Amino acid sequence: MPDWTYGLAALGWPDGVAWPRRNSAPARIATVHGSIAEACVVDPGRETGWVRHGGVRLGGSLAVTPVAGDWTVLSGDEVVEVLPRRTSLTRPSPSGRGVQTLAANVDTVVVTVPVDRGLNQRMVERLTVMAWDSGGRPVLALTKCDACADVPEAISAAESLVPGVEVVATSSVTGGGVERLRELMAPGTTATLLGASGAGKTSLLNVLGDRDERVAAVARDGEGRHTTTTRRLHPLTGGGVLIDLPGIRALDVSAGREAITDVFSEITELARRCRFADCSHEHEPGCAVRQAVASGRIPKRRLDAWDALHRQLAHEARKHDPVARAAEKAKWKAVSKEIRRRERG
Ligand SMILES: Nc1nc2c(ncn2[C@@H]2O[C@H](COP(=O)(O)OP(=O)(O)OP(=O)(O)O)[C@@H](O)[C@H]2O)c(=O)[nH]1
Ligand SMILES: [Zn+2]
Repeated sequence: MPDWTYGLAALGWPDGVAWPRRNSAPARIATVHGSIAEACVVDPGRETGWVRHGGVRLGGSLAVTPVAGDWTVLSGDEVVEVLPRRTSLTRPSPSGRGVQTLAANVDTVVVTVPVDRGLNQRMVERLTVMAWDSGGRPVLALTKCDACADVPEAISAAESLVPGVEVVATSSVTGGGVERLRELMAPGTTATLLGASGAGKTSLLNVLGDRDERVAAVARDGEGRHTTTTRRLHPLTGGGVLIDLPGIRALDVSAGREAITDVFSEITELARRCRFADCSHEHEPGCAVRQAVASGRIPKRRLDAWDALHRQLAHEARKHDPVARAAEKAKWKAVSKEIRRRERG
């Protein structure tokens, strides 16, 4: 049986877990273009450093289209199976229907938010909700701390927005916080940087540096020249793997009920003391959350942010759930009927 162990480890496969397909080579997807993909292919030999970067074809009978981070099974240079995902980072599909998976099997989602021009609270909350929703663990990296007047203040503001999430103050100029991020990207870990365009992801990636270039060294074209490929999956010499994602806008975030509960844990906690179990914290009597806002214990914007995410959740549920959509339609039908009735006097 071929020895995949070294290559699997270099690509972030969990230690001590056997590759489930004895005789078929593993490949981890870096990026997909239609029916072909760039992948890190595990080799059983030392000649290629155990891993080679190359193009693979996507078989026609795949149940799911692989995305960056997916573990796949090869037959020759064809992907014949996509292994079940441990985690998936998703957002509402740009087409307006369903969700789009951005990356699979990410353990640590490093939410990157710059603090050089103040902290965008909404961005912090929304991206962290998205990170929790993936099934991975969020870490909040405040970027560009060298250009922030009051870093301790930024850290404590951030901590109050995402209770229970580690906040790391970073700068790609001074290298601050980079060591901690490296620790979080230890062997067997797959991480990604999730943030808006301009948040400083690429700069951070560059100082995290030590990408394992041995993987690229064997990517050659027919004449033996090195080919330049748009790489999205970076094996780090420290042992972890970093998936490079394009920038994301706050609006692109998909909300999950449990993830919102995690990010807004102080509201979740207080809601247990509301008189009604399904309190919307809008108008019900005996609402402990509104009381806390009135007394200044919770900032009003925090409840507004919670509310906005729940509205989005309901909106998405209606879009994807035919029953809810039908109910919504019926409601509007009744409304327009009522309007017509009034118009007729
Ligand atoms: N002062 C300071 N500026 C930074 C730091 N990191 C990045 N920048 C600047 O912020 C800008 C955006 O940085 P990028 O690393 O390109 O941001 P990005 O998130 O990769 O952006 P996209 O590629 O558009 O997704 C650049 O002008 C960087 O020079 C930092 O730590 N300190
Ligand atoms: Zn309430």
